[in-house]
Amino acid sequence: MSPCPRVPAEQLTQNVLASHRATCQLGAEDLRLRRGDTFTREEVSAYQRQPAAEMWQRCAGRITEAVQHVVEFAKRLRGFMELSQHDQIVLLKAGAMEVVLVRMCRAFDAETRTVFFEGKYAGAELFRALGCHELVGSIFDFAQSLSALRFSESEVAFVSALVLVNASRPWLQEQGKVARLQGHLDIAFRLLLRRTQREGLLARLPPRGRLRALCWQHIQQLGTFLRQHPGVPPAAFPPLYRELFA
Ligand code: CLR
Repeated sequence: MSPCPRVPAEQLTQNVLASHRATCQLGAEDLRLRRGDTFTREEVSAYQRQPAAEMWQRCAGRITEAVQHVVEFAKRLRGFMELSQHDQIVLLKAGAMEVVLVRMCRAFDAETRTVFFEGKYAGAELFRALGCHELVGSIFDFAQSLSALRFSESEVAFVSALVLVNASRPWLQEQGKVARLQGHLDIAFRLLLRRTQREGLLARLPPRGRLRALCWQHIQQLGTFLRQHPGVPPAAFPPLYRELFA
């Protein structure tokens, strides 16, 4: 048996997976075991009876925590910290929420159409107080479509890394440098897919525009909410959330 040399692509694969594992917030096995642990009808209606402002703040808080973990993921990705600080910020501003939505499929139970939220699995109706039924439905549909791909943890890790390290984001200063890093990630991802006989996955990934549209709708909905509730100061939201979305 010949020894297997550690080619750089393989090291990058290890790094992407380790970065994901260290920052994914919720363990995959844990999430699987807790499927079926759904909110009771009383708990659901308590969420539904909350004032819109309170539910928005709650969700903003959870999303902010998730974004902070994505920032940590980015920092651990080999090559990311070598980009200019300006470009790091551009990539995170554009991609952090998209990565949260990719990561959502790990916390999503397609059989019951529920997502892990504040300790239990919740259906879309739990978020009714937000007043953005359509957006929540689209987010659930997106999670459903990713679940159908049956991602492994390595695949979620690479899809996340490639959502983040995207040389076609506007306003990049050193586009070539980002493109090089993106190229390395792309090659390592393809090697992994070949090794695991999952090449078919690439053609089945949702188009990029789908994620972009969801994030844009989120920002629109936040704007609508703030206009309709002039009594709620934007300062009621976490600073990082405001910075990214308001
Ligand atoms: C995604 C995976 C992360 C952990 C995480 C944190 C917050 C969750 C998010 C996941 C999934 C989507 C989520 C969100 C909080 C609110 C949001 C449940 C599980 C729902 C869909 C409501 C969207 C509301 C906006 C329109 C404000 O590792």
